Amino acid sequence: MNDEYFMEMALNLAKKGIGLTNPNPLVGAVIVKDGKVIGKGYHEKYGENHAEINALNNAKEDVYGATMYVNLEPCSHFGNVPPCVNRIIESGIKKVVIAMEDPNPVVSGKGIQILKENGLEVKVGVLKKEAEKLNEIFIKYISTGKPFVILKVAMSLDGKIATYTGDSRWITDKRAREYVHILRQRVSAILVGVNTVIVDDPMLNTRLNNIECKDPIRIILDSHGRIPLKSNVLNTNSSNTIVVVTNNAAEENIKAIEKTGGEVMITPVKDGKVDLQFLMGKLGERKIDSLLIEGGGEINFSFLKEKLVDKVIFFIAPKIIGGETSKTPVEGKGVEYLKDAIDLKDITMCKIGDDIMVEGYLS
Ligand code: AOF
Ligand code: ZN
Repeated sequence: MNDEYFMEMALNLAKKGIGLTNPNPLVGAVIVKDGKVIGKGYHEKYGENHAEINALNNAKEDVYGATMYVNLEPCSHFGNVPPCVNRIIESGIKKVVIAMEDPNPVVSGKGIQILKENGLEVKVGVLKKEAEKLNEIFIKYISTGKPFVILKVAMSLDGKIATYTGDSRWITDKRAREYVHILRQRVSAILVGVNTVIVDDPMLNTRLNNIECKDPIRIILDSHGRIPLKSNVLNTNSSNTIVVVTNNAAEENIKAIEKTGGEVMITPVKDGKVDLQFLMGKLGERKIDSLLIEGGGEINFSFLKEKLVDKVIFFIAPKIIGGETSKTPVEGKGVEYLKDAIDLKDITMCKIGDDIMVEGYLS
């Protein structure tokens, strides 16, 4: 068995923590002795043991002389828990194979350095790309203090998100819609505009069979505080709801929203609307490391225009809707020339049921 084999095992263990560790990373660790796995662990929940400690605690044999595979550099700082490097050194592990350095400025390289200074052999970079992809949210958040923003769209083959009458349920098939709930499980918050609340009255929670679900915080962009007080997002308490208004919103609207139990966040006005840059800073301060935008065309364009989107996920249904007034996924004014179009990189594509999913990143 080679290093990649055991690192893949560590990455798969790390994935078990999806949705439960935010804003901390997804980490898995595997301990191998004489070619045999003797301990496994992963970071199960925010604030609890790191993966390395769980793997050491779960080891079925003496780990003296063994190799640890872990997808993130072991930590060297005192945070919610003591430094993992101390426990690794004390345990007698002789080699640590790491997929990627920790982008957290309080660790970045220090964990590796301490291991080496204590005579351990360290190998860095095994399945680095896969590890970076798994922790794309953590990398962005820990290095900028702002959430990783995913823009999700479900559209027809001819680029419509509704018919000319506004009928939009459902464009994509059941399987693609289930995948959206996996995305909701992954992120800390989900964002829509008040018009979506008025028209669709969604719950914006996570509904998945078979797994423990975590509902993202619901964020509603509502410059003037027009949200209907009877809407589902204000009356189902699966998770908190933050209604984001501008400082132009009427005081009585703010009070009425607060009375329902919803939280109101006030931002400065930019172009007559919520100042999105300001909002991202505030969400980061509240440890919201990731945001899924399920808004309409106006909101999608605003986020793209402000260069706040990190990743897009487009579900394309094999349907043709037509109609010059039928809504499209990105509206607003658009760009003037093709040279100004938003280019995506690292594109991947797959089929989910009969729908196509395209993922890409913004530079
Ligand atoms: C984790 N889980 O398995 C590893 C982490 O807030 P703390 O004390 O739990 O520390 C979080 C930091 O520890 C995190 O930002 C990352 O730098 C490092 N490694 N964190 O939550 C883990 N290995
Ligand atoms: Zn640690």
